[in-house]
Amino acid sequence: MHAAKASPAFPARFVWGAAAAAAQIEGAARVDGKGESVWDRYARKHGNILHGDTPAVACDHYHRYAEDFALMRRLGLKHYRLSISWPRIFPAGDGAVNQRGLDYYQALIDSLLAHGLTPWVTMFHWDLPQALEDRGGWRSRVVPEAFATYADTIVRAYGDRVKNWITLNEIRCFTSMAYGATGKAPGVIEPPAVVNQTIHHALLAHGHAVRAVREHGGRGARCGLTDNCDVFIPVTESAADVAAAQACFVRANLAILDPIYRGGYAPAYLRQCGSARPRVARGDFALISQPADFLGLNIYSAQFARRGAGGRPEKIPTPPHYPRADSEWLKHTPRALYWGPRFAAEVYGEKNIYITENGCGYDDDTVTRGECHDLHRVEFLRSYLRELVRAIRDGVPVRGYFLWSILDNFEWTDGYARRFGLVHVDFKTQRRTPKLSARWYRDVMAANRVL
Ligand code: GBH
Repeated sequence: MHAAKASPAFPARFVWGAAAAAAQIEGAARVDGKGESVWDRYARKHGNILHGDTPAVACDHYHRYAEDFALMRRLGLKHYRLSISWPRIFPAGDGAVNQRGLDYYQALIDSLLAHGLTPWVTMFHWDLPQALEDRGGWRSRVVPEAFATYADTIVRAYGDRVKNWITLNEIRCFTSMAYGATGKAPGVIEPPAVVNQTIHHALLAHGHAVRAVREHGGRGARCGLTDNCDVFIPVTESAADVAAAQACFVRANLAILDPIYRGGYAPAYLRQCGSARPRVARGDFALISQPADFLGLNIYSAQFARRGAGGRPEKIPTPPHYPRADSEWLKHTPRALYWGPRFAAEVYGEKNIYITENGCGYDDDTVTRGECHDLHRVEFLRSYLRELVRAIRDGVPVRGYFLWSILDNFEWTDGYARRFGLVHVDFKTQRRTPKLSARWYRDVMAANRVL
């Protein structure tokens, strides 16, 4: 018998990290002058969140960040993706800045750096100030304008110590899924023209974020969007199926990636919009398409595609019994981490891709005698990372990977039932217990290869 061959190494200086977001871990929803967010409001409405859970307390990370950073350090982490809560900085969205909110993140960032962690800061991870929603929300240009001031404010305040900025997290989750469906705050159904306008306004906010980093970020500042692009896996890796999957990728991601990389809406997108085209003002695309420094991709799952009858690209519906994590949408599709970044690089020429989220959520991660044996998570992540290293070895420019999530947390409409963490959180006692996967990930990061 031969010794098991070591999995290929990731590149030197590959960025390994873990991620979380303010609204999902901080709690302290009304502390130190924080304004209400659309998720605070949405969670109050009966039936929106499983078991009536709310983000009011979450992991109480607001008060426990120093312990959490110490734990991250013990787990071998060096990079941490967090988000800043807009309603802590501007409780009403714009107007008066809340000094206590600004000071809070000053202290948090200092602590993070003191624990040897490099911050990757997302400016907006869905927690829009409710006061802005009351003035039209993402339907209105008021929001990207207010966002511009918010972005200027935080980049000025923290830019001396924060060098990696993520502009927005997953545009479709706070636009089409929030104004064209009910599953994300504010959860209202508007006509298609309004929904398409929310996307346009989000793109403008991204443009303002890039501008703010260029103007105030100082030396070495870098920024990029995090997109949850739709990924398609070719059923076979033959040229025909690969071309079909790429065609599906292009079509599904036009609305967001074309304006950013090509400075305009693709004709195919405008045809999809029909009479519900977004209104565009002069100068919008110049702002939106300013070159960023990287593209962040949140990739959990994918659909399959092949060359169908007559040579046309054909999506294959994923069958109901297809293996998955406990989240319905989270199918076990490791090749998503191969084909997602590969198509983004091939289609848009992006030279620096970061996987800003990947992970899996389960309901049954329990602690017994101090241990949580989440072997299912280890196998899941292992299979995905092997596809990621395959992509890198085939020349796909992926520079880093952030695991979602460091802690079990407020999983939006799934509340606290769905656990994505490397670290188990007992939400009654706030006790943290690293799962088996956390030790495994520590070893992977240290070895720079899948173990
Ligand atoms: C990420 O979204 C988020 O950035 C993060 O905050 C979140 O905790 C994490 O994933 C885990 O969910 O229920 O059929 O309507 C991932 C992309 C897009 C996946 C919306 C779930 C809802 C599908 N998400 N999608 S459905």
